[in-house]
Amino acid sequence: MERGDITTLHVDGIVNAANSSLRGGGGVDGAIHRAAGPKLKTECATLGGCSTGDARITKGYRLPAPWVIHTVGPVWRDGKHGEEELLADCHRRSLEIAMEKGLETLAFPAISTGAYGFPLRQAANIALRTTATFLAEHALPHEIYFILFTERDLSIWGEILDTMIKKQSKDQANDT
Ligand code: AR6
Repeated sequence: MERGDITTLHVDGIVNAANSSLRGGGGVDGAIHRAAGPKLKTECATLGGCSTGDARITKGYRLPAPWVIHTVGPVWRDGKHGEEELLADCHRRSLEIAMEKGLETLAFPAISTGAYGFPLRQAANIALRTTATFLAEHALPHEIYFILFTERDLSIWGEILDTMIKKQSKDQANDT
């Protein structure tokens, strides 16, 4: 978990918080398209879009990461429209696609927490829990990075990870 710009990472794949058109946009999507160059848009245009909770893979072109997994997070409405499950689906589908492609290292941004308005703590819980479950059940990817854009986001995600680790240790101690 670190603060930074996901477009600069030397990992096998980075995840993009895209929209269902896959034609680019603002936020991390805009930054990824700018850094990858115009061929990314051309490849995305051949994919026919992507529904919320699902993901598609493309090359990374000029990015240091050779692959980009584009996932479409839910727009936060009131939490009663399946937002949590859809955000978990985004993480699971991205991880499945990374595994199928044989990617060993993958970096996620904080999907849905910018323009799409998902509450940060809730999003961090879902992202970290879904990823931990996937990693426990699959051999790939080996390493997952969560890249937070601000110090505040990083400290909130760090807190939630600490709470999860403490709870897990407590549960394990209770089991023995
Ligand atoms: N590296 C890492 N994180 C970043 C970067 C970066 N270079 N730039 C922004 N973030 P958002 P969403 C953080 O709005 O909420 C787009 O227009 C940002 O601070 O990028 O899923 C798409 O086309 C925030 O914490 O994604 C969609 O229409 C997080 O990335 C829509 O926005 C996600 O913010 C998707 O909205």
